[in-house]
Order: sequence, then structure tokens, then C-alpha cells
Amino acid sequence: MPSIDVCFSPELLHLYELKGKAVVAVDILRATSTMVAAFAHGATDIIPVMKLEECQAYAGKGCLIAAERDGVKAEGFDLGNSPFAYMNGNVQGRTIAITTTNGTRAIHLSMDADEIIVGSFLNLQAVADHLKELQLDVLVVCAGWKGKFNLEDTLYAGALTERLQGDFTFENDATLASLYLYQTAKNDLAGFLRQSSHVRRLENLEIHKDVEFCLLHDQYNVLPVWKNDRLV
Ligand code: 3SL
Repeated sequence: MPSIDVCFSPELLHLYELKGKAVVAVDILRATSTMVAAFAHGATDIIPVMKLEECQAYAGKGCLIAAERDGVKAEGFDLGNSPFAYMNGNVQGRTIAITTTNGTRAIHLSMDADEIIVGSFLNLQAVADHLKELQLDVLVVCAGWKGKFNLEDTLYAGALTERLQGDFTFENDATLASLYLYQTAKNDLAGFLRQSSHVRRLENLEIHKDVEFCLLHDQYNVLPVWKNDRLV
């Protein structure tokens, strides 16, 4: 039986072997939730990049360019990091180059994995079904915040573990902790996260509805996976 493990921060990735594994990269608030929403609303492919300048260069290549730093849309870009900004038909048939504070970094640091999948609560079951078919050991890579642990990505790791229970082994403490946390919080995820750092950060920026939306489960049957140099 394959296993599921959880890496709480990209800073801890050096402790894990990625070769032979499927990585589920997750940044619930909000990068990977937004990417999933973008695909669900017709984006054809997404190019996650690390730097603002690198992202800007894609504007001349027919791409939409998206950037967020510290929760705010970066100046001069078509889009920020709110899932709702990708829902009005504007991304239909388009390639999006995107850079965010933590989410796109987590994806880039996972490049040694056999497969990289973008996870969120919005496509939780689609990811779980795919992993059951794939039969590779899984590592959930939490984007965290600037190298530090966060609650929302950990809750997602627990939710995915719950969906994989019975088909995957999980004997390590990171996975157990994620599962226990999710089981404690799942009846009121928003309430559980009210005091969390990034929810407070977003609330200070008056971004309320994004948080609620990013916690909804199974809204979309989409599965963004890394192929060659981008997510498709
Ligand atoms: O850190 C990231 O990658 C972002 O998702 C953060 S924010 O939710 O856009 O502030």
C-alpha cells in the first residue's frame, strides 16, 4: 500500500525524498485554490513563476499575468490572487503566468517529484481519486507563510488523508497531526481558522469572501498537474 506524508513547510523539504513520489502542493489561502478556480473557469494552462519580473515577461507572450505579494495584487499585473477575479470569463482559453508569495514557490521546490498535483479543498475529491489510481507514495507540500507553518494547509493535508484512509498508510506524526486537526475542525473550518495568522492578515485587507470560498469542499472536478514547464 502506498503512503501519505506531510511536509509542513517548503523549508523542511530537504528532509524528504521526492523522487518516486507524487507531491500535492497546497496553498489554501489562496494560490492553489485560485489556480483550481482558474482551470475550472476555462484557463488552459498556468505557468507558476518565482519572481515578479519573470512573470511580467510573459505579458509579451500572449499570457495573462498575475501577481500577489503580501496578500495584495502587484501593480501592473492583469490579475491578483483572488479566485473571484478568475470567474468572469476572462481566463477562458488563456494561459496564465502567476507568481505569489508562497504558493508558486512550493510548486517550484517540488520539481524533483515524479508528479506534481495542485490541491485545494475545492478539488479535494478529484485529487484523492487520482492518487488512488496513481498508486505512488504521496507527499503533501504545505506552502505555509514565508517558511513558517500554517493551519489552513495542514487542515487540507488532514482532509486529504481522511479521504485516502484505507488505501494509503500514514504512520508518521505529521500526517497523524494533520488528520487529528482536521477531524477536530471540520464542522466549522472558518471558525477554527478565525484566529489564524493568514486569515487575520486577509481580514485586515478586507478580503473576507475569499477565505469562505477557499474552504468549500469539492466544488470543482479539476486536476491541475505539472507537464513539461507548466500546470495543465
Ligand atoms: O502566499 C501565497 O502564495 C498567497 O496565496 C498568499 S495570499 O492569500 O494571496 O495573500
